[in-house]
Amino acid sequence: MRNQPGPVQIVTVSKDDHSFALDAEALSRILLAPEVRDKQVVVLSVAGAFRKGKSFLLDFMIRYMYKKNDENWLGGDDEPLTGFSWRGGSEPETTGIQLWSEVFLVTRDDGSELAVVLMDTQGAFDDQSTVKDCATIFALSTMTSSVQIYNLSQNIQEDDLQQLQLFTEYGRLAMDEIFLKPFQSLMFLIRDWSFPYEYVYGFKGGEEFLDKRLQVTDVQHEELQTVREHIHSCFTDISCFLLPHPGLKVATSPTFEGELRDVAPEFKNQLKSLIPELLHPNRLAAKEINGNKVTCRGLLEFFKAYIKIYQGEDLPQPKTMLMATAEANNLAAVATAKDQYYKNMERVCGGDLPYVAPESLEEKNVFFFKEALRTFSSTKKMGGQEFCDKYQSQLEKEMDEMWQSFSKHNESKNLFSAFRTPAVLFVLVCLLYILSGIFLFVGLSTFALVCDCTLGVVMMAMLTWAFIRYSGRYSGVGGAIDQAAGVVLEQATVVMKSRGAGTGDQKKTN
Ligand SMILES: Nc1nc2c(ncn2[C@@H]2O[C@H](COP(=O)(O)OP(=O)(O)OP(=O)(O)O)[C@@H](O)[C@H]2O)c(=O)[nH]1
Ligand SMILES: [Mg+2]
Repeated sequence: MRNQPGPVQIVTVSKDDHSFALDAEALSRILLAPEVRDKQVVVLSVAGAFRKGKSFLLDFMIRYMYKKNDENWLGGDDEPLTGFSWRGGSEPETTGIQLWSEVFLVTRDDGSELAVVLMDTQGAFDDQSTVKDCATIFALSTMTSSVQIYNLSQNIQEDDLQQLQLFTEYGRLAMDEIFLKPFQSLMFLIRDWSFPYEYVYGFKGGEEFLDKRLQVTDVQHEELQTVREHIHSCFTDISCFLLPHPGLKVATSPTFEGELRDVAPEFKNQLKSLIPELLHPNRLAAKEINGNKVTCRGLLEFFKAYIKIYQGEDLPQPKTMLMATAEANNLAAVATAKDQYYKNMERVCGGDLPYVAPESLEEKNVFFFKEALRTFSSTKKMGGQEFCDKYQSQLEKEMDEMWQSFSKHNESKNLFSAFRTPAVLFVLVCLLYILSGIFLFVGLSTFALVCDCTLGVVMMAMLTWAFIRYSGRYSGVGGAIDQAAGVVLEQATVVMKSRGAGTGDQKKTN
């Protein structure tokens, strides 16, 4: 039975030493599910200060993803809101980073399929986290997502924009190398918007408001001017949505559980406009790195690479972040090429498929090996040629290992090889028996005795071999017998071949 979908903690923050840990296994379970792992991924993440309704909003998105064909997807009046854990009160709720366990598949008008991952993050600026903790969560969210929802309360303040500075600096460096915008979509979501008479609720008012806020003026500090200038050059798409206050019950009632009857009608109306638009398949931006669309499988590599650089004492420099991106970019290409090779070989000789002649399998291996290398080299990669060569060697090594195991597996299916040892020993026994008889007949009893003794040894070996195969113990001895039988067979083949060649030569000279 399939597990109920729910939130999965993938990044944890230790309360004692403020270190970050990635639960790669939990993340793999989500991202490597067979139906999604090769699909282009959209990661929608909500980040921002603590206690501002991030999880609450995500839970409505989850509702929409499950019931998008239903006009009443927002839910019933008495229905409690479930999903990512949210609650009232002043203490922080979400910790680290969580993903919704189910990856949603959506189809665009052009027929392409996207895998949508929903991400909830720990709120920033609570009293238990250090500045570095908050910055790290925000950074992980920005670096791994393709739709970053920056959840703000009431207004866009200057310090909100400063939070983005690390990324704009990273973006500038990345652009020097790849000449492409490093991030996809950034949406400022302003909660409790109180000035609809200046800028109306929704995307339209948001856009006008954002234009005003991101305007560069001479009176601003130089730093703020730079951030503003760079935000535009780092994100492909920037938008803003002004969301009204949800009503006093939502904000202050301790017994409120998310029932819609207690939510202000204007808030519900705006949710109905925000969420379907935000999650419309044509509008969702797939995660892209260096112009390559990232798959769920690739995303796993990005998480692994990024968590490493945020584990140190200090926040990483933009240059380190770029190196990690280049590494993950290469590792994702390795993973794709390796998977291609594996799948192709599986189709030829995997699992229960019958034994394949070694020469033909070797040929297939060479072909698929080259194909996989071609896939790797045709993927646009960052970090320069030398850097990529390192990953190409890694790919070659890993495919070689796979080839060894495919080849062994294929060999084990060869019935003859399973019976080779007893067959050789049996033929030996027969030969020795006949020889001993002949020697006895012509009166060479000493030779006959030697034959009989050898025959005894071979029979013992045969019985021992049978016992080992049956019991599965003393595999070392079994291996030695197999090896000895192999040598005998090899020698016999060599002798036969040279005989054959000898008679052939004789015939020729005749
Ligand atoms: N004022 C206001 N409150 C909201 C809004 N949306 C939700 N809330 C309330 O805010 C409180 C916190 O909601 P959460 O979703 O847990 O907030 P969060 O941002 O995820 O909090 P952390 O996980 O601690 O960072 C709850 O009592 C919600 O009812 C909103 O738009 N405005
Ligand atoms: Mg939360």
